[in-house]
Amino acid sequence: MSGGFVSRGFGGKRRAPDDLRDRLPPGQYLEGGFPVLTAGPTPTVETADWSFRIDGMVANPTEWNWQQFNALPAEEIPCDIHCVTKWSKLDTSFRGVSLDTLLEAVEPLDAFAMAHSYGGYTTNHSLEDLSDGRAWIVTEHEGEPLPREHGGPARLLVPHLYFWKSAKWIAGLRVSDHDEPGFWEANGYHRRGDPWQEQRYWTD
Ligand SMILES: Nc1nc2c(c(=O)[nH]1)N[C@H]1C(S)=C(S)[C@@H](COP(=O)(O)O)O[C@H]1N2
Ligand SMILES: [Mo]
Repeated sequence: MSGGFVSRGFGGKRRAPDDLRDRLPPGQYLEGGFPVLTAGPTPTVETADWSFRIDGMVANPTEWNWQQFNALPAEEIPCDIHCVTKWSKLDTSFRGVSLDTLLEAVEPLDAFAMAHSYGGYTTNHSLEDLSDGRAWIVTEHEGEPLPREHGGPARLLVPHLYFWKSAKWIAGLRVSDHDEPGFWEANGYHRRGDPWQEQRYWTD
């Protein structure tokens, strides 16, 4: 990004440096691009083969194929994202379906969920962090289909937590009664990962 701390927000309004710094969690720097961070190979998931499933401790285990998923109400999600490797990207946007809509359909009976991806990546969440308009399954980024390297055809988006919590190539959520560590959490990352509390590692 040119211009250091000065960038154009939505509507082309120039932001003062202080305004931007207020939106940068402790220890983070501004990134103008969109870095790709993937542990292991990038899976190829065709939309014809894709489905998203919520099961485990729920009253109604449900699976949506691509066509069924795209018939659900979707919304535009303007947000800032924060990676634990210290870059933050401000004023980006995704489009997708709120987890509130999806969880309503399955009726969860417990408080935690493991997100599972095509390719085997996992990350743990409390259902509280996935509720109240704070988490989505997204299929578009800035008006374009979500690029494969960023998790296309669909990824989890939980922008209020560090970005490792936003599982790319999402396949499903398994609801359970306990909080088990996912891939990075088992390798030293924090179980929740709130960037404003700098919850980077399990000792934070
Ligand atoms: N399936 C899967 N999801 C993943 C990852 C991964 O390796 N595999 N990496 C995580 C990490 S550590 C980060 S920072 C973000 C990076 O997303 P991006 O590549 O779109 O920037 O995806 C997260 N989701
Ligand atoms: Mo990351």
